[in-house]
Amino acid sequence: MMKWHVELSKEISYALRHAPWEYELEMDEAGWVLTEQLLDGLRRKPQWRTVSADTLREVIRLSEKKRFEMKDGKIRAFYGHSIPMRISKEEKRPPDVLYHGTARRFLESIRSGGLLPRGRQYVHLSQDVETAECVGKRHDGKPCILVIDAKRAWQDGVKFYLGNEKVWLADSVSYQYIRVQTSAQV
Ligand code: HQG
Repeated sequence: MMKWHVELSKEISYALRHAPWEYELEMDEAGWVLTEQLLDGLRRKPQWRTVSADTLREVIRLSEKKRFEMKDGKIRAFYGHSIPMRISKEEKRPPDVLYHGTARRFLESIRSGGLLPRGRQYVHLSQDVETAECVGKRHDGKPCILVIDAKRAWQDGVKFYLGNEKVWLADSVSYQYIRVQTSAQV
């Protein structure tokens, strides 16, 4: 992946998750926009003047994380949204255990308030510990891993939604379903 791939991926994330209006995108409730509309918006910037649908496909193919989906002339972000309009996600039974990587400095607040979406529409949970570690490292060099008893939460009526196959979403997760993995295991 070249530097400009990363930059384009970040700009697409920004457009589809945080600021569709800056690119004049009409987004539907599931987060889809017309690929041509996104391309038109991007092409207004000199560095993306020659971007095409194939370029977007290339960025998606080369990216380690599955952030975007393209289908039937449309594109959307799988997760991460912060826009005021709520993006509806598919409700699904989660795996029995999910993980969340976070910073040590957030622990106390998470202990008292549970996991909250903060700047985004949903709490983001990881399918495996490795993914959670990567997510946590964005906030703290020595992140802590929270283990979520998703089975019990789901049985108690907590809703979970599918992001991509590694990222699960929830509205919030109360602390009764959370255990902090000891640092020896991290
Ligand atoms: C924390 C990236 C204090 C939470 C990643 C997290 C992910 C609380 C931070 C995706 C709290 C929010 C999302 C509470 C939660 N008190 N802190 N009660 N509840 N927090 O970036 O989950 O590369 O919005 O633990 O890989 O880190 O962009 O969420 O540390 O999949 O594709 O508040 O974004 O993907 O931080 O990351 P974020 P996240 P991309």
